[in-house]
Amino acid sequence: MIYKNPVIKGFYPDPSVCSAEGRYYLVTSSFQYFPGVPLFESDDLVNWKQTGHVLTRESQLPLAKTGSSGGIYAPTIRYNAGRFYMVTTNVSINTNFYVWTDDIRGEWSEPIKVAQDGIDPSLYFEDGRAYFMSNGTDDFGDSGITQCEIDIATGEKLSPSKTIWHGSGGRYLESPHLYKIGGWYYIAAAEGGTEYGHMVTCARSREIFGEYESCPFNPVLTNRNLGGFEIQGVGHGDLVRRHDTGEWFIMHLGFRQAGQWEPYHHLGRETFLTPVTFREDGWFTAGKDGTVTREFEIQGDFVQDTALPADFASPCDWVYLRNPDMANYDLSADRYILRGTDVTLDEADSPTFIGVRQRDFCGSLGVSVSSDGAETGVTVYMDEHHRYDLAIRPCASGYEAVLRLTIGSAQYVRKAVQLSRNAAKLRIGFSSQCYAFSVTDGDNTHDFGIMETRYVSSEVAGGFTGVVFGLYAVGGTGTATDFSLGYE
Ligand code: 6LW
Repeated sequence: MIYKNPVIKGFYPDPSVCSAEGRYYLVTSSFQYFPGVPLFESDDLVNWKQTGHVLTRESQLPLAKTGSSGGIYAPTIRYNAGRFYMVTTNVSINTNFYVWTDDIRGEWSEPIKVAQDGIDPSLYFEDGRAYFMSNGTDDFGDSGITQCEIDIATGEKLSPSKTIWHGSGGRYLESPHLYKIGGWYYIAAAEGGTEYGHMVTCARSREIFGEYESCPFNPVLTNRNLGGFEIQGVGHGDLVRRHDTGEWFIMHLGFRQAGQWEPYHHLGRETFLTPVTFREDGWFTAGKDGTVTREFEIQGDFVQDTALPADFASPCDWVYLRNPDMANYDLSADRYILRGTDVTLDEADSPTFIGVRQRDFCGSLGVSVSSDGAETGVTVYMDEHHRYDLAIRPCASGYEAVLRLTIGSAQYVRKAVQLSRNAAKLRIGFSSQCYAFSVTDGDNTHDFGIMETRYVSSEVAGGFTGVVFGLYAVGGTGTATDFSLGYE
């Protein structure tokens, strides 16, 4: 069958995958959003369904006042002896930790900390022993891919942390994972930074603590020389083997440019699937001549379901900013009551906000809102400094609809229209280039114009996230009904 990339669209970066009892499980980063670490399941590596999140409690995920793109960085998921482990970094409290569960559909444990620094931790299990790897500095002051043995029950280090690979020479060596395949230990890592120079590199050794030899033809995967091509920034991946056919793949991140000559992206980094081939000399290659294309052909005659979640009906997609106070939310299938506080969208805090990721370039969103003293509406949200808010709010003569644009430290209200009552229908159409805003008050529809996608892109905003559509309320209660989100 032929499948299309990305296999998980929207802001789902830094994927890690494991195979367990005939199924595949995948996690991604989540930064300042709560719950943390989206969890997906698949039967075939092509069709992925989000089943929830790994970090669902504040005790696992303290995010108070975490800066945007702080919080949870790249996680790794592993399965060993009937137990799932997810290891990650909360960069805002500078902590590497893991959680575990014996029931993938259930709750996960409290965090178990590991005293090795760096980011992008990974776990490797062999013969009853557990090894912890990160991109950090070892106990001897050497930086690179650093590893120690740990007691998996307690997180205690059982050996010193030792740097075992310095990479192939690219900047930002990160995302290490360890595998044992055919008598070799392989490190797969990322270099080049998570932008246009991103790449996957590898090394191998007969001994777990090295010496590791770099692959003679690194990088094994990169789109850095495919200028103008839609898929850019590919790297940060995890190897997985199909249990039915034995085919190898790498699940990795990448992003889609807004257009051929628009070298920016606003949907965040997404999850891609690329075939891997082991050569006779034991090294592996990936993709089409080491690049990621839109489509690949793999064995099997199953079908790729490309439909995207079209509404707010699936609570496992919902995200909040930092640690929400759930007393401010009353969410039923078709009515969302949002109790706004004094915290506004301008702050790196937890305003009353419930979001879903923008999953593709083209489509439209609609929502009916009513206000009981609140500013309430919908925001095209990259971070607190890069967002477009379409809302209704109280004014001297009743209620008005506004479009507020925030780009860096520039903020202004483009238009304010007096409403006949405390309710309106808000609409946002979107293409790869722009968002188009309108507000309907009874029989009157007011055009609020367009804003470019460029100014909420990663290239402008910085950081590691992607656009999220958020319903929000500030300073009173807002009610949202008739929410619809459709993609073309
Ligand atoms: C992550 C690093 C990376 O920790 O970006 O692309 C960082 N790779 O491995 C944040 O997602």
